[in-house]
Formats: sequence, C-alpha cells, structure tokens
Amino acid sequence: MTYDIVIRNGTIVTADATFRGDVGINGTQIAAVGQHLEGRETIDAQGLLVMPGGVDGHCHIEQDEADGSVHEDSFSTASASALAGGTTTVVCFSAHLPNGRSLVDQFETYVEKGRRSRIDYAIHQIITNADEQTIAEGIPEVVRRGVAGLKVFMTYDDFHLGDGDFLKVLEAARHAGTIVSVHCENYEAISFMIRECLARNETSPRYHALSRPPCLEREATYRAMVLAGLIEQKIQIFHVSCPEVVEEIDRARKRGVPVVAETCPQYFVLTGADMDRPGFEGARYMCSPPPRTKADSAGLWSYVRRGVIDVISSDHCGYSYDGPLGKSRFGRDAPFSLVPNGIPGLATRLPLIFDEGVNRGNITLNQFVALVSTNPARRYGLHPRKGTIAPGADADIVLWDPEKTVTITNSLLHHAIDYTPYEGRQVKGWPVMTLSGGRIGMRDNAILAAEGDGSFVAPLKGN
Ligand code: DUC
Ligand code: ZN
Ligand code: ZN
Repeated sequence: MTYDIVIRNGTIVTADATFRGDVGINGTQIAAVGQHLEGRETIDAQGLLVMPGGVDGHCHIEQDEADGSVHEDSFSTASASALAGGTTTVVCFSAHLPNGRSLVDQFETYVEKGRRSRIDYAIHQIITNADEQTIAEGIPEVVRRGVAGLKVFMTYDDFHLGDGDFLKVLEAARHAGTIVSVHCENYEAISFMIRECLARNETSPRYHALSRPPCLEREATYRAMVLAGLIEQKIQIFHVSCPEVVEEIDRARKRGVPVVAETCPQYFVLTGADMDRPGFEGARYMCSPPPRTKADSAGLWSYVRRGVIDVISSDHCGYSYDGPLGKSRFGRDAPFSLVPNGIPGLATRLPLIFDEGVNRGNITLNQFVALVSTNPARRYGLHPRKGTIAPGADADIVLWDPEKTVTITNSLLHHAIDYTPYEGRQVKGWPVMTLSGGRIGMRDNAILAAEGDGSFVAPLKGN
C-alpha cells in the first residue's frame, strides 16, 4: 500500500509508548503506524519526536467581552499561533452576555466565527445567568449541538454566578450530560481586597497579585467541590495556581467528589514578583489567578506527577500591551483593577512545558503527551479522534526537535498580541513541523494552513 504521506524514521511518542517507526497518512487521517511504510510524499523525521498535535483545552479566542469589544486574537491569528507551537485543536469560549440574545443564538454565532480557524476547534459555553430559558432550554440544546462543556465563573463583576445559580447550572449539566469547568476565586472577598488596596492608593500591578491570595482561590475551589458533590455533577477546576488548592482537590477526590483539575504554564514559569516590575510593566504578567511563588510551582509538579492535575492548558487570553483594547486601555497610570486580566500563551505552551517538565526531569515524555494532548482530548470527548497517533485518528501531528534551543521572542508566535510574557526566555525543544488534518500547517515557523482549514468538532458520542 502506498500512502499519501509517510512520516519516516521518527521516534513516535504517545501517552503510553515511545518507539521508532513510520506514520502513514491517507487524506485527513492516520492510516497506519508501522515500519518501512511507502508514501507518495515522504517527510524525514530522523532525530525528531513524532507526537500527537497539542490539544489546548482552554483558550480565549475572539471572545465577546461585556463592554461590547472582542478579544484581539481572532480565530485566524490564534490558530496560526497554535500551529506555530505544535497545537492542532483549541477548545475556546462562547460567552453568554446580557445582551438579550439566547444562549443557543450566542453559541451558534460563535460556531460561525470559528469557521475562519486554521485548525479544528471545540467550544466551551460560558454561563453568566441561570434564568429559566437558559436552564430549561439553552443548556440542553447547546449540549445537543455539540458543546464541549460549560464554564462558570465564581468571580468577575460581569461573569460571576452566586451559589444558587451555580447549583442550577450544575443540575442542568447533569441532566444534559456535560462537564462544568469552574474559575474558582471568591468574588466578594476579592472585591473587598481591591477596595482596600485602592483606598490605600496601592494601585500598581503588583497589587493585582496581593489582592487575590491563594486562600481565596482555595475557599472558592472547596465551595465549588461541595456544590458539585451535592448534585453529583462532574466539575473541572480550571487554572489551579498553587499546591494548597490542589490539596483540597486531592482530598475531595478521595471523598468521591467527581472533580478533575487543570493548570497552565504560567504557574510553573512566572511568579507574583513578575508583577512587581517598574511602572506599568507588571501588567504584562497579570492574569487570574495570579502566578504565585517558585515553591508553589515546585509543589504543583508533585501533584502533576501524581495525576491529581492531569491537563495543562494555556488559558491563552491575549491583550496587547499598547493597543486600544489592551492592557493600557485606560492609560499607564490606571489602577490594577482596570487592567484586563489575561496573558497570551498558545504558542509557548508546549515548549515551556517540555523544557520545564521533561528537560528538568519533572515528567516523562509520555506524561508530557498525556498532559498537553491525550488527556484534554479525553476530557472533552475528542479522543481517540484527537490526542493520539493511531490508525483512524485525525492526522494532527507535531514533529518536535528535542535538541533545538530557541530564545522565545514575540515574532515567532504569530499571534495578534504585541508582546509575550516569555520574551528572552531560552527553551530546549521546539516544534519544527505541525500537520493538521493531514496537511502541513506549519513548517519551520512559516504558517501554511489557510483560514477556514479547521472545522468545528463536537464530543464523540459514547466516548
Ligand atoms: N483569567 C481568566 O479567568 N480568564 C482569562 C484570563 C485570566 O487571566
Ligand atoms: Zn478563568
Ligand atoms: Zn480562562
């Protein structure tokens, strides 16, 4: 048999195994994994790792904001950035805002927006109110139409749900059969802390971190798990920032609460001190929950190794530093409370975790693949179509040079954001080619996939 494309002589790495071999691709799918395969086109992967393309389970892309603006990274730029970093599937967010439109209408509009994506995309639906229509009709219908999961915020003025509304969403999710992911921080306590800081004229970015201490993430996480346990509904704790929060998750899991956890690269490579830079510079590192301390990062790895945290996503949420919709939108003297929260991270996720995780001995290669690809694909019902190298899976593959040393700089990342929080950081291990749906989408940092090459993907039934 002659395949359309054969990736030859690479070291194939999946979540379970590492072996020398060839991958045969026909059309959009992997047709064979074996030895001495013949192809009409051959890609030489000698010296390279051949891994399933990254699945980024948490990316804010072209998302509507409460003030009527839209995130600066469009599906076109964000998906280019994903390819540059070896990611081939994004799970992004449709936001249900108080603008009179129904949940289903909002979801369908977002599905349409995604048609410009260069790679496949799945969707989380953010629920910001628990009115009768949303609960009784909206949630079952978006699940029927292929939503990957629901997302609830316990903080942020325009997004947060109180406990009563959160319970209604948990119950609706249980009936509809979908996972609920939760941003856990205590809204009232953070509002109090922010007011106190501002009253003392403590307005610079460093106070962002100080106004959102770990105990407020821990309390909200505990509360979310109690409520999920009450309803017996599976939840995922998003972007866990420090071990004291995972300690609660570990305990709840041992009690039988159906809870899983995700963290992000920023909690391994940034710290609160990054927000304590001169002037407004710290705004470049502001995200929520905020990065903590080096000791917290080390503690997180131990929970990753034990499998209590089993997914690492980017929480890509790009705001430019200088643009009119970015960090400086209210000026460089604006108090931290007015600076939008979020940092870009789609392209840097795999390189940072490979370097911090694999190169430093915190995780194995197979754990790396599981954390950044296989486990998120499973969590959102996309496995075995995504997240593995096996016959029948989509030919979403990254060719990775484990010896390539790169100094991260913004021009390599292909996003619409004018900076990266990782500028100047050196990493060893870099994607040299990304295939998406059987086509070369990125080669040597050149983006070859076109807008619209990606498709909406829904959870597989019966996964
Ligand atoms: N925090 C969020 O909750 N979402 C986007 C980015 C951020 O920092
Ligand atoms: Zn969040
Ligand atoms: Zn987020």
